[in-house]
Amino acid sequence: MDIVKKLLKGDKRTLARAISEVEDGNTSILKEIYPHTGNAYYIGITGPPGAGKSTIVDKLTSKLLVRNKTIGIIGVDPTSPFSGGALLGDRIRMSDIATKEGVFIRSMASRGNLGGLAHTTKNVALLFDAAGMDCIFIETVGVGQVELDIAGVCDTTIVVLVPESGDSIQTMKAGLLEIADIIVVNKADRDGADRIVAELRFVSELRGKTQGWEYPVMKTIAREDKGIDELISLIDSHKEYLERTGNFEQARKQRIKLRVQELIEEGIKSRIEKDIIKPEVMEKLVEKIYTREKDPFQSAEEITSSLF
Ligand SMILES: Nc1nc2c(ncn2[C@@H]2O[C@H](COP(=O)(O)OP(=O)(O)OP(=O)(O)O)[C@@H](O)[C@H]2O)c(=O)[nH]1
Ligand SMILES: [Mg+2]
Repeated sequence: MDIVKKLLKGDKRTLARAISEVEDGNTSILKEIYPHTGNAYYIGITGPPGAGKSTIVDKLTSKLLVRNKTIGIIGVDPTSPFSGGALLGDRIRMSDIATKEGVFIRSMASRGNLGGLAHTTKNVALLFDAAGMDCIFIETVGVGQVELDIAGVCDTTIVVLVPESGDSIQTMKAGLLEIADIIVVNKADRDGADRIVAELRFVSELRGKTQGWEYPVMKTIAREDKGIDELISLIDSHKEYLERTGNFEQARKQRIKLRVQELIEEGIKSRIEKDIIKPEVMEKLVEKIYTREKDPFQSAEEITSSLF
């Protein structure tokens, strides 16, 4: 049986193989599987290091397994040079769920991701989707450009903070609040949880007046499995909200548009580098610009207009 058929059946070894290929830049399989994607629900989990993101994913997964859901988990770590399954325990510290039938976990890092980490993550998520995962969690340590890019492909983004995050809400976490659909203050067993929850709710109410969805702010003690059921209900509510308002379809279409644009830009860029401006031609041009025989503005304009 060929790789695509096996993948669509959810064969884990085939999935692992397909992921490696995609990470190595061989993306041809994506075209074949694409018609079979779009069924998974994408959930982003982001927040500062050590906030309890993996613990939350772990607990959510256990509960979703009881509901007979299949779960894909991608841990993205832009700061780590390692990738692949080898350092699984690295940032996704999971309990025994990794060994469960309906669960597939993959760590992603900067190494070997020629097309960029966010890009590869999106492609790997498509493979999960095609393999029939009902739900795909993407955990990122945020917030940087990679996290923002990845949040862009998620249907629901959960931002995990801790009581200590309170001091820096105004500045450092501003980017995180922008992308949040649900805010979780984890480690609520520690002091200061109520204060930060109150502050975040205040910000949410302000934002809710201009946008349709007022992101809920809730407390969890993930390590003790407290608040996880409520979090699942909130994810369900957000999903219902998206569907009821037509935002689900609209957001996914917007995502497709961005993706196509991104791919076109990449394609053009690599064509330019490879075929259109040969290195020797570029070298000569640079020489002429250096000696002020030509200027960069006119030169670029001439090349661009010769293309179209
Ligand atoms: N006190 C307390 N500790 C917790 C809670 N939830 C998780 N932890 C602990 O916090 C530590 C970090 O948890 P992780 O789930 O690995 O956090 P993370 O956000 O995934 O960490 P990185 O992926 O490294 O950024 C672990 O030692 C957890 O046991 C909680 O509710 N209360
Ligand atoms: Mg983690």
